[in-house]
Amino acid sequence: MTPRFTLTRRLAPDHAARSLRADVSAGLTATPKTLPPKWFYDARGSDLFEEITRLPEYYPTRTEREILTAAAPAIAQLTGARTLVELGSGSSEKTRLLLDALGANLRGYAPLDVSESALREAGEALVRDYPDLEVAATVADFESPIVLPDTPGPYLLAFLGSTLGNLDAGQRAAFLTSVRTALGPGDALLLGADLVKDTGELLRAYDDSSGVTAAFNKNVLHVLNRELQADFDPDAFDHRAVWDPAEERVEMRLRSAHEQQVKIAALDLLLHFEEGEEWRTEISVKFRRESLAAELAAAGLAVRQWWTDEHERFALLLAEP
Ligand code: AVJ
Repeated sequence: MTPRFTLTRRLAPDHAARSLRADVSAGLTATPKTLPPKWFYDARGSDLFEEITRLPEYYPTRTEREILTAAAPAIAQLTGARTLVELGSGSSEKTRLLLDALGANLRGYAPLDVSESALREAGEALVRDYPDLEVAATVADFESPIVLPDTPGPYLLAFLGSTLGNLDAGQRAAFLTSVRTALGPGDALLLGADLVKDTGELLRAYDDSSGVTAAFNKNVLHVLNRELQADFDPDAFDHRAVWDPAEERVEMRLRSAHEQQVKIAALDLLLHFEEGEEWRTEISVKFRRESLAAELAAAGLAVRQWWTDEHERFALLLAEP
């Protein structure tokens, strides 16, 4: 009997450590300082993000779930997918909505995530609950080339949660091209995208009244202190959420409360921060239907269906090669 849960590591065991060093060396010596958002997500950061998704101000997760609940039968009918591939699956929380809708047709589920523990937990629960499903998990980041599993097509490749918004325009073009390259005729992309809306509503989602997002943002300081023997004082930085109207994106930043030096011992690096200097820790791009369709088209993907909620806060779309 072939095992129904397999896990493949496409990243070397020291990949995370090396890429953190590279990102910090490049990003924190640049002007302005930046760091990619993937470093938020250690165990505590992942818990804080889960907490964010339940905040009253953070509408994206519950809105996407509401759209997906209504659209799942149509997605199953339009795609006839036999294998669901999910990029950045995390806890695979929304996955069951899709698995249930795809039903008897479904043969394989292929989650891909940087977190091996999240993949194991979610994968083992799924093989228990779906006795005919083969789960082939891959530890990788969604910037590495997309490899489809051995289970039969058509493939439905899901990239939910508006994680696409963490990428700038160049990174999105590269990512969408790699999606297009992986998909064949009859396959489809299911994409979740947060939409441009009232600035106040957007900023409240990234600067909530209970301070969870602030703790999430500052968690990266704890990650750097632990992983690179740095001496960041989390009380010496303030959380900021800023709307950039030209780029149509929310930026999360950490603002140095006063002039200070920070030592990053593992890199033999001494950083200098001016009073009020802001360091960008995340971009969260918000989309419009026309321009997102144009970005997809530039990568060779045509929008087949577009769903949204009644307030048009968030969109779910199906695109095809
Ligand atoms: C997981 C990238 C979609 O940008 O809304 C939540 C992460 N950052 N609050 C987002 C996040 C601050 C989230 N994504």
